[in-house]
Amino acid sequence: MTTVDDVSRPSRLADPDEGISIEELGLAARNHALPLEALRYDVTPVGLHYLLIHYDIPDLDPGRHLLTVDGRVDRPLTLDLAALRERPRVTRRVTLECAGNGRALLTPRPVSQPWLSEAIGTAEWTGTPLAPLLREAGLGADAVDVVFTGADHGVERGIEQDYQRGLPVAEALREEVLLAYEMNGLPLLPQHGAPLRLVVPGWYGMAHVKWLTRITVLDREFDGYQNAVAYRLRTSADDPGVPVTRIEPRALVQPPGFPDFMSRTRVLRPGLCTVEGRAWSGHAPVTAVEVTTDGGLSWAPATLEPATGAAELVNGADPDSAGQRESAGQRESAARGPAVDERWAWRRWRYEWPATPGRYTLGARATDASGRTQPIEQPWNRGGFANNLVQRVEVVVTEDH
Ligand SMILES: Nc1nc2c(c(=O)[nH]1)N[C@H]1C(S)=C(S)[C@@H](COP(=O)(O)O)O[C@H]1N2
Ligand SMILES: [Mo]
Repeated sequence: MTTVDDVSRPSRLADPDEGISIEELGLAARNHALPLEALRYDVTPVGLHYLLIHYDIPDLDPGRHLLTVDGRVDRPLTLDLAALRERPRVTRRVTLECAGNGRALLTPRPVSQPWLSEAIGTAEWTGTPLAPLLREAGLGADAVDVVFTGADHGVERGIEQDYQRGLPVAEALREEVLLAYEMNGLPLLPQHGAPLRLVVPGWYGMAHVKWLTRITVLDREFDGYQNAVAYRLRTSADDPGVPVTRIEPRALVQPPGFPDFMSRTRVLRPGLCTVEGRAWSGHAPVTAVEVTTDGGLSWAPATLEPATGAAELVNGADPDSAGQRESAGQRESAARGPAVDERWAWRRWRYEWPATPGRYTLGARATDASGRTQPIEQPWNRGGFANNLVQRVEVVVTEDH
């Protein structure tokens, strides 16, 4: 008998000296990273934002797209895009990171999408908050998980499925969680989930379900593939592991100077160099960034820029209650257009480095208000998730000026 097992690969680790395979290259070509020079933009231009698509981009007609809310609710709902757009409208600037970011740097290497450390991007997502919609549907008191189903379909390790992720009900009810229909002020592009996706600020990418068609409330924990099998931190194949949830702190250096084509080693002239980059965490605000120029032997503090205008705007909400919440940041940003909530976005940092001739390995380390920071040596896990190992940027400072 012929089955989907015949086309599907088991999970596996690369052999000690095994290079990246053609299959991994195929995934890397479909799912591109952020070019690190794009760390210069506060908001990543849409085409430069990283991408991760497990199966195919589905063929959806925004004019006929429907979202169903069902399961353990008193009043199941069906809404089209027009109905969602009539609901309260919010814009949040959110840094998204794939849980597999850093995977290809692990030894042994889990064979999957071979990310280095650039599976990130920051966008302004506009949509309507999820929680009021769930409350309108009448969330059952016995609700445990909320399952989000995408329109994309495929097979993974022998299991045929729609892309689905369950989220604990307390997370689904956080006010920041959005049903987003715009990215950077324009309708979502096909690759980013058009016409509708979930945005769960602070969580790794897999939770932000694209091409959203259905929201189902369960009275038990969701045991679908992407929660029970795929996104777990395991030490071995038979370890049940723990779920991958929020983004671990990370800082990235925007590589200074200019690159060598193949090695990406940076070339720099001697003199004072402003080393800058971004830092973020899904657990708590970033409180410190340190920089190394010797591969992690010594560290110096970087200057962290304040988060810009941590304000919130709820269009269509009661103007008085919105007014009461107006902050200094919001009043300031009123001059430059609608306020945007930036609590979940990366922050810029900088460090003045007097570069003298020689070879250097640059990196940066973020620490957040929860005390979490980045390791120099990564505790390994079998899926290659949440690897926030400090980045290594090789730099040559030349003798000539
Ligand atoms: N329906 C659906 N949603 C999805 C995925 C997918 O394959 N299908 N990939 C997830 C993963 S693993 C990540 S990292 C993010 C990537 O979002 P982006 O491509 O918009 O950057 O989408 C998530 N949402
Ligand atoms: Mo991902």
